[in-house]
Formats: sequence, C-alpha cells, structure tokens
Amino acid sequence: MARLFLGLDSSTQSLSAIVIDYDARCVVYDKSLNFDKALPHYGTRNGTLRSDDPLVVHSPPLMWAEALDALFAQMKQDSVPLGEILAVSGSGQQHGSVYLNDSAAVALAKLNPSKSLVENLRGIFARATSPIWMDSSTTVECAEIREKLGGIKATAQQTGSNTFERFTGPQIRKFSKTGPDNYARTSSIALVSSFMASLLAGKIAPIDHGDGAGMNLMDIRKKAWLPAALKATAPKLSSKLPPLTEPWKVIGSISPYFAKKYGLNLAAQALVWSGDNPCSAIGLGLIHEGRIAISLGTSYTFFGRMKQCRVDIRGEGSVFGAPTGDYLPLICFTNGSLAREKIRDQYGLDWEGYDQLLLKTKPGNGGAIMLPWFEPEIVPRVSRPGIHRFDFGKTDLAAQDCRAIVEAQMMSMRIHSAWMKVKPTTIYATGGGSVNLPVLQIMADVFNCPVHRIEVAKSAALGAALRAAHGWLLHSGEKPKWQEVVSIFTDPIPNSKVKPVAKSVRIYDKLVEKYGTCERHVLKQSV
Ligand code: XUL
Repeated sequence: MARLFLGLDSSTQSLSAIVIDYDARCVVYDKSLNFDKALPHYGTRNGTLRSDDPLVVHSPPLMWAEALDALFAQMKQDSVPLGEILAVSGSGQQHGSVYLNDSAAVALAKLNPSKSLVENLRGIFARATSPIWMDSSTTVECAEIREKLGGIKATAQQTGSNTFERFTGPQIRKFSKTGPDNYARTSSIALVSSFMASLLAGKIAPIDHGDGAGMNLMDIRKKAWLPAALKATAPKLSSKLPPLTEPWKVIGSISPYFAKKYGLNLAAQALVWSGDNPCSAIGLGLIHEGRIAISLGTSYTFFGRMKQCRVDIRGEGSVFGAPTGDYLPLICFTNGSLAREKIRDQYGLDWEGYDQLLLKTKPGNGGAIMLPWFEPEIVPRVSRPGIHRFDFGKTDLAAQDCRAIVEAQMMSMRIHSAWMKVKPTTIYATGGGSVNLPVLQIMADVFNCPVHRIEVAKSAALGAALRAAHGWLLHSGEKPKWQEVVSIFTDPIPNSKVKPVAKSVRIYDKLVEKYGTCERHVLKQSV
C-alpha cells in the first residue's frame, strides 16, 4: 500500500494541503483554500483584519480553525484516501500568537464531531484576534526587552535575533500591558503552528525549535525557554508557554474528531508543526550546509542551513531552528523585485526590454554603483529611503541603472550574509524574479557559485508533508536520511543551471569591496 503523508500550510492568506505518495515520490493532491473568498464572514482582507492604526495587523484564529474543517471536507469530497494517511504535519506563518483560556485543553480533548470546530472552540480564546507577522506596532516593547537583555548584540546572541516588532515576545509584552485582564485569563499561548497542531492532536501542542526561535524567547543554542527573556517580556510567562520540542516530535494520534468526521485513520500520527520558513527550507531541499535558497519575490529572502549556530550581531538577520535539527539563518531585503519594477517602469520597459538593456552593459558596469533603497530597507537598516549613485558614466543611464540595481542587490546579499560563514556551493533561485536569466547570471558571478531554478509553489506545504514522512519513519524505528526523504521531490528544474564566469567573478570580488565602502559612507552620513 502506498505510504501517504499530509502536509498543511496555514499561511497569511490561505490554508493549503499537499498529500505525497512517499514511495512513488510524487504529490498526489494539492489544494488551497483562500480565507477571504471561502470564509468572507470574517471580513478579512488578504487574510488580515486592519484597524485604524496601520501598524496593527491581526487575524481571527477561529477562521483558521474553520478553514481546517472546510479543507478536510473538501479533501473528503475530492475522494482523497484520508484513511491511508500515516502522518500529518504542518507549517504556520511565523510569529503570530493565539491566546487560550483555561477551558481550551478540555475543549480540545473532547472535540465533538457532530459539531463544527468553530462550535467546539468558540469559548476557548482569551483574545479574539491574533497579532500576526505583519504587525509592527511593538517598537516600544522591542526596545524594552532588548535593553533588559543587554542590547542588540546580546539579544541576538541569546535568542538568535535582535528584537523585531513581528516577533512573538514583543507582541506578548504589548498584550500584557494593554490588556492585562485578558492576559491574566490566558492560560496557554500558542503560535499559529502549535495552535493548528493542537486542533489535529486534540491537545495543547508543543512548539518546535524552528518556530520557537521566532519569538525572542528561546535560548537559540540550548533550545530551551530563556528565563531572562521570559522575565523581560511579561509576568508569569513561563506558566503560559507549552514545552519546546524537536521538529520531528509525534504529539500523539490524530484527534478522533478527524477520524470520525472525515475518515482519517485513528492510528494516524499528528506531528508537531513548524514555521513556514523552516518548512520551506525542507520543501526546497536545503539539507546541506552550502545549499542556499534565494527567493526573488516582492522582497528578497536569503536562507540556508547552518550546522553551527552563528548569529548576526548587527541584528539584521535571524536564526531559526531548522527541521534537520540545526539552524536556519535567514535575511530579508525589502528592496527586491519592487525596486527593480521601479526602474523598469521609470524607463517604460517590460521585463524583456529590461533584460536587453541590462545586457548592453558589461559585468561590473564600468565601476558604477547604485544603493537601491527605493523603500525603507531592513538589511542594512535604512529608515530614510533614497537612491545613491556613484561613478555612473555620462551616457546611457537607463542601461547602467538596469544593471546597477541587480548588481547592488546581489552584492548586498553577499556582504550581509557573511556573518553566516556559510560558503554557498549551490544556490536555488525561486520566486517571480528567478525567470530572468541575466539576474541569475549576476547572482552566479557575484557568489561564484552555480545557480539552479527551483519550483517554489507550495514549498512550505510540501516541506510539511516531507517532515511528516521523516517523523513517521523515525517513529517507526527507521533512520531516514534527509537526502533520501527529499530526493526527487525537491530536484531543481532540469537544465536550469547557470554557471559562474571566471572573469566576471574576479570583477565582482573587487566591486563588492567598493560597494561596501559606498554603503558604509552613506549609512554613516544618514545617522
Ligand atoms: C519571517 C516572517 C515571514 C512569515 C510569514 O520572519 O516574518 O516570512 O513567516 O510568511
């Protein structure tokens, strides 16, 4: 009989399911449910609730629960052989938090299949809405926690990251200050990932090391709650947090609710969930140190696998736990495709025209440098946007601009990923921007490393399904190797390899120094 595993992904805008046939090495089912469209009665926009304060971004946790019912109903209707699924795991948008009262544990243990999850769970929340990763209203709390932990460097050393507004600790602190009564009524705080896992397992689920690292509450090396951070964050916090656990932990059998209602096997295992970035790392096959993914979306993300824990003491990047048991360093650049689009539109081009113009210039752009901060930038921290040009030639500004911005983005990634001390040996490029060949060539040349394209759609859900398979195999007494677990599922697009060109590599090795000097110069001036 085929060995089937289910991976779910509770993201900002949708809940997705992927079923894999582990032995046939293929995805046999793939479906998404968009929150705004499928559950309009929650009034979300792109899965979020907005208030008068643009910095506050929440989502209703009951909506996530209702989506779980709806997606299982859909799978049953689509004749997915739910009874054959051996284990389920999942991926959750990182950082978001769910506040449960003292009735939650009993309600979860006694889920009644003749009612909906919403009816079963309506009374379990100590806070009706959940702040999510897009919420940036906790600048004050970030500063307070950071100060108590000893500043940026000490905070990053202890928790893996500087305090960030979206991280769960600062969010919990804000809630404890602005809603002390409801905070006091909170008996358990969950992440999106552990909340969803709790529904499937019918009990309060642990938080895995991958997602736990996105809270500013976990000791990144000991992988245990950090007492100093808990104390700096909110009163009585240690009694409100579930245990932390390895990412391959089996929480228990699936809740009878899902067996009776949708036909899952009562013996199917519910695995701990993780964050979407750790799950994506597996869904993209980042299982060797040196294999890096660069996602070229609206913003750009650079992430990989790191065996030894090293943190960014400047506080720009983050370190999460990886599903492989070690570390996932991640940096996010705001000025990604959005910035390239600005140049494209400024010259009235389409992407083809943009690439043609770029190719009129040579690697290194004759020494021209652009700092492309069209929007406030996360890495390096730039709060006042601005475009800075150095040593541009007098003619053909458009062509120089097209190249300069791509070279800048790649050189900035090289400079600001140096703290990871991970030499890229293979880069997997994903996201909309990865279809532009000149971009991939510059990437290969700047990093002196071959670049492959990889299909990213649903990498988090796929990663969750592969984690389910890995956890189930381990639990069955096998010793699964990650290489074997991800094989074929995460192979790059055939014939998509772009090799570095030695002459260009030498040019960029020099130019990257100049870029760093220009960057330091401008950053010093703007302080
Ligand atoms: C990572 C982050 C986002 C969320 C939502 O730190 O905030 O990637 O995980 O996808």
